Amino acid sequence: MNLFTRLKEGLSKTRSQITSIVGSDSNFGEEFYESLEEAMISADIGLELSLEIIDRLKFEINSLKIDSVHEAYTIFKQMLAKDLDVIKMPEEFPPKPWVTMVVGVNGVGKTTTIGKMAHELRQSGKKVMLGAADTFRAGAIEQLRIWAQRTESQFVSQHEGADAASVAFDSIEAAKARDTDVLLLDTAGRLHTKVNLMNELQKIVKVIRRNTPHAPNEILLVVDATTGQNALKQAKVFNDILGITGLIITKLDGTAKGGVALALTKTFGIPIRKIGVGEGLDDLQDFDPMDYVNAMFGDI
Ligand SMILES: Nc1nc2c(ncn2[C@@H]2O[C@H](COP(=O)(O)OP(=O)(O)OP(=O)(O)O)[C@@H](O)[C@H]2O)c(=O)[nH]1
Ligand SMILES: [Mg+2]
Repeated sequence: MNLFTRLKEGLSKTRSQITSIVGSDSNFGEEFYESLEEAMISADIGLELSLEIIDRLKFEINSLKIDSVHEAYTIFKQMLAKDLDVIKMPEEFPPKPWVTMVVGVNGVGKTTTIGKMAHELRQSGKKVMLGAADTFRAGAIEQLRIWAQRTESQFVSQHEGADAASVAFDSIEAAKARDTDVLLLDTAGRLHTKVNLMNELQKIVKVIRRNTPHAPNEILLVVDATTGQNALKQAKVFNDILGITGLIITKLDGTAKGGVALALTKTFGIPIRKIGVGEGLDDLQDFDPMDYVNAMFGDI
């Protein structure tokens, strides 16, 4: 089964409209742009960015003197893919341990994503450790412990209610002692609007940095694709406070949208590291801009 099925199905109506326009070159004109705009808005790209893309597209098409709708559609898709394509720093390099901290609002899929990432890293032969710095939610430590067992990763935790920064500190020390390649740190979900909780994240980073200046190497923000444009507000606050280095978009299997990915990369210039397309171990994929655009807008 194609993992993008839902995304593709959801946009099938707008896509068939576009396809019918593209099928007859005589319809090329305002109607074409209006269909694209409608399609982008229903894909959750957002009004402002959609209008800006249409402007750029018109400019491009006029200056290239394109008169085939088919070609124009290809240029449109390439334009979206380019907006999604933020240059990535390499994901891994010495010194050990590589420390990835995972943050985001409640329930977006942080812990599950850590489990999937651990699985992927284990499959490539890495020594992985999971650090349970979500000491807040009941059951969070146990949930991560199960992922550690499933993926044969090392595991560090303290008791529920312990200081999250102290767990982060312990985890790094343990990772060093056990020659771990990658330490994945889980954190508690928190509303970006709660200042004291956001400050706690800053404290975790500070404690990590004081211990190991090169860490955390990555601070990944997990965003649920089904939340739509609110994801932009989340990203702004987390990025202002922590300096996010990568994005993970989850639950793309459960939405007809997905355009928020574009709004995020365009607005913040932060690369999308992975996408989540289900609840299982293997449901994490690398992000490919053109594949993603094709899932939203189809091959025609
Ligand atoms: N369909 C689908 N479900 C997902 C995906 N990623 C996570 N989930 C589900 O989303 C729910 C929440 O996942 P968690 O990993 O616990 O989310 P979290 O961000 O760690 O939550 P908190 O720690 O409570 O903030 C679980 O039921 C997961 O199985 C995904 O890509 N697709
Ligand atoms: Mg969690």
